[in-house]
Amino acid sequence: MSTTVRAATVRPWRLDCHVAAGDDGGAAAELRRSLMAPRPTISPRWFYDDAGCALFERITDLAEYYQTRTEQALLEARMHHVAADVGPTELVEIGSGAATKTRAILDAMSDTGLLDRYVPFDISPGIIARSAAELAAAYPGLRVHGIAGDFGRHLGKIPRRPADGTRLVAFLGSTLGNLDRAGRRTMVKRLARLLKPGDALLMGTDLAHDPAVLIRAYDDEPGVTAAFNRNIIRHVNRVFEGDADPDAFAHAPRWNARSSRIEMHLRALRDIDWSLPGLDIALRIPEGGTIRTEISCKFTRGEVEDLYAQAGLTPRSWHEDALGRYAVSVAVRA
Ligand code: AVJ
Repeated sequence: MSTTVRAATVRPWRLDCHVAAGDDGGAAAELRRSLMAPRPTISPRWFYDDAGCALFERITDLAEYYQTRTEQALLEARMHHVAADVGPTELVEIGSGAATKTRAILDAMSDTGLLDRYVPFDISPGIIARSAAELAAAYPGLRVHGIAGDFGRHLGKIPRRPADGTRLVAFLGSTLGNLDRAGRRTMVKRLARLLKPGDALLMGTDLAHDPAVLIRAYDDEPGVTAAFNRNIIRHVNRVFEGDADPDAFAHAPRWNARSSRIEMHLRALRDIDWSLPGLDIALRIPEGGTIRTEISCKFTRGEVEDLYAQAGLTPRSWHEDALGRYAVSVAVRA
């Protein structure tokens, strides 16, 4: 299903919406399966209801959570170099969100004189509409064509690239780290499919470094990440008429060295009976039992470049901060 909303005559932007109420793309069925597994998990997609989005925004302002501000600083420092190197005429941004980072990219593209179109892709149509209107106003002449969709299902809905232009696809925020090994490979291959020779992929990835610093980024002093983690219970309760007390769970992040990833868990502080009529299940989580809510993989340069190579892309440039905590990198379709 697709609905096109065309803004009257004032602003040159449009939005194609592929997310419809009542079509969750199998997310409920997947949640049911993952909660009934011997080691129960909840997909991180359930973090992001309105309250969860607001809590994530607060996380990005925490002293401990260096990721967002480091990525922003790298984009501001290096995008001019990247834009001059790649010469993109359009930006396709996967998971564009509030489009805060977008301006650093569009500014650099605009300075080359080539900027023509911005294609934000996000699960939230509301967020796209807001940023599309804002950016169309801020960059006169910029065409904005938003796509509201799920990156697991709807990347094929992205409009055809201009025949005589160059496309830059951006996948930032280290969202890649939330996928398991197979998922990461599939995702980079899907992104690569959006590119023709000469086009480029821009990714932001959190790097493997001091575990103590990494743990602190997910276990902040004010407890914002703990609230974010517990909010997943509240969200699932609301959608599936559940009755679990979020405060019966402790926030339990840990560093898994073998898989080079932070894992967020919720640990039952007592025996918990969780009935979820909307999923037609009732769970018992014994005291000390855990539910894993997120993996957040931390990469080496070699791993990121292997992912590019497996997708048929050639690493082009690598930009990391002075502390070696975070990288923004570019790969091209040769
Ligand atoms: C934006 C999904 C990459 O994994 O660091 C922040 C989400 N979770 N604190 C991450 C998150 C806990 C974040 N991602």
